[in-house]
Amino acid sequence: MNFYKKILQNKTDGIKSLSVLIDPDGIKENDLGLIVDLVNAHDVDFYLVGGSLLLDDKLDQTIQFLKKSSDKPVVLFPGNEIQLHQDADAILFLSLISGRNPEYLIAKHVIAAPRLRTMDIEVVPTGYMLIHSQKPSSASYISGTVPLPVDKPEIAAATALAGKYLGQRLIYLEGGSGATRPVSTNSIKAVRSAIDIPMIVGGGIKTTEQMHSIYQNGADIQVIGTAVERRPETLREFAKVKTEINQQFSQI
Ligand code: 1GP
Repeated sequence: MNFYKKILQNKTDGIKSLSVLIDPDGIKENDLGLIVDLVNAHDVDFYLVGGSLLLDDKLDQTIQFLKKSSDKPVVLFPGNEIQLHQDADAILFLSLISGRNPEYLIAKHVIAAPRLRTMDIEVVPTGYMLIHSQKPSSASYISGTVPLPVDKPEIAAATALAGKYLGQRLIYLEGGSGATRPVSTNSIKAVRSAIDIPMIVGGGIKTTEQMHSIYQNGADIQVIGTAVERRPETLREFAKVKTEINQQFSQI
């Protein structure tokens, strides 16, 4: 089954998913091996690979390592049009719908599209929404866009709905990598009630309590990067939350 079909199937069946974000720049080689072992041994669904700005040219090396060491899908989460790789299984083709910068709404996509066509990877149209956190995020700075206000869930809901009407297959609510705290409950709930397509939430998730709350408020998929990068072994606890939530659901 392809990547998006699986996500859709999970959503229909009420099954929650978990992804680990691998930023090729942010991860030490030994830690990457450890994280992959943990992902292989626990209930993690797929890898996201990418970053707002990759300085070390380690995308190829990272993807090769993941493909060699793990059966879990490797999905590109590109910060720009050069973060493409033909060995990935899929790409989140991100349109930054919270922003008003045409470069990140369509222009980089025009440059990437012909190259993507030559690669045998699944393209998943994704509405990407930055939500204001306490500090400015790299994604907001690099994209030159203003994130959505944290206390205006109705704007987040309208943006997600517009994304859905424009044909996006996923909506990604992003608090920013390393955010002080995750996207607010109000924004998650408002977006959940506005759209029926799968919703990803990421940015600043550090505790199992936060994970519980984010799933319960309607996220289908959570993405954790920094917390796992800093302490890989926390992945065990995060994966356990997802397993428990799915078990509770299957018993209802
Ligand atoms: C960033 O949503 C991801 O794009 C993950 O964020 O690094 O804060 O977990 P963290």
